Amino acid sequence: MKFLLVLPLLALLSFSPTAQAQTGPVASAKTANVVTTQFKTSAVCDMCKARLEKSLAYEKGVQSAVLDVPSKVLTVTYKADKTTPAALRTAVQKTGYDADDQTADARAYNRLPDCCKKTNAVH
Ligand SMILES: [Cu+2]
Repeated sequence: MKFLLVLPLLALLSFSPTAQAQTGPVASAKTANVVTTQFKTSAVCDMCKARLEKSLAYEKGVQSAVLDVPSKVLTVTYKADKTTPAALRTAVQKTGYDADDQTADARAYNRLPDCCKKTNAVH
């Protein structure tokens, strides 16, 4: 009778280390896919920073997007199997900013407030 009670317990104990071993390799495979890239943008102020970072955060595969205003450099961390640098550059353009040698989408750029136009110096 006691043996019957112990048996399911043993099964449970021997199962749990297996479950943990399975989550390990899966987690590291995901992080191996994460890469970082940088784009030179035409952003000029903190409003641009907030706008670009929010816009990129909604892009598929993006884990983080940080704009350094003084250098205008946008640093994007993303999953390489979900998106590409070209798609991310397009997202920057559609937000109204240049991305490297690609010019901003005209309609999005025209919607930006005057203080965010690229004719302004960084402020
Ligand atoms: Cu701005």
